[in-house]
Amino acid sequence: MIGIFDSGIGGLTVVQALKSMLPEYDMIYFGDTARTPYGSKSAKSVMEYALQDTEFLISKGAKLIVVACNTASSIAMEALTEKFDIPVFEVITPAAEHAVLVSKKLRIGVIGTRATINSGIYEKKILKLNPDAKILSYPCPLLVSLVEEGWIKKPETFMIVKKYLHPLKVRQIDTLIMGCTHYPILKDTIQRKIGKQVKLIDSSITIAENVKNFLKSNPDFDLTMQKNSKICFYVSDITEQFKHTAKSILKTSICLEPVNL
Ligand code: DGN
Repeated sequence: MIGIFDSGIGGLTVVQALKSMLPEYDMIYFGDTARTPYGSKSAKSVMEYALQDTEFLISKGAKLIVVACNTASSIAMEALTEKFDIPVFEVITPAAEHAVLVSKKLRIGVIGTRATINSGIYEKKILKLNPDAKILSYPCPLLVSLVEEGWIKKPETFMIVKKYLHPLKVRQIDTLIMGCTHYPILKDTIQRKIGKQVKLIDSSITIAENVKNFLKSNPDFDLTMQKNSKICFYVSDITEQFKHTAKSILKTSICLEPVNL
């Protein structure tokens, strides 16, 4: 079983990408809705939450963990790989690698939560891959709440996205990393506001490709394929809003199980 976690709803974009690339595997998702957003919490709290989230997924049978949250990936990876003896995948490296691969001018923009942007992790990864890259990163703290609220097509959301992207647009980036798993839900708006000449990197797709490649090159890895695979969803606080937004992301109704960590 593949275990996936995020602070809330954003990781469902990763579930969606994994489901379409690896439909034959069972999955278990945990959204820490009671403690969302992680993006404005201290590094110590995010690390603690990520360890608890992973422990929960493993206790339910997960054999491989996907940290479907840029914030947790940027802060907690070392602690997770140190503590757990199973493969743990993070969203940042695959997105950084893909950006460097497709960017022609190496002018790469990164947007994410405050915690992700303040960690400087994308800069570090990108510059390690290509020291000539010019990276412009900006936090977009309101976007997570807008997505969680389901304000996907509201004029206020269009305005806020435009304002956030303005500094990147004037600096003529040619590639933009959506460094938060909530942002692919606003992909159309982001693409429209940044301009269609800019390539968008969706960290939910690049992480799913990474997991797929791992399973392909490790055929003996202990993960059973299923004819009728299933996905179980757990959250630390059940809300109608979560159900509603989840349905619009996954295009199907889901059954949520509450869990108290
Ligand atoms: N989806 C999370 C991320 O990718 O960083 C952010 C959610 C949050 O807690 N702000």
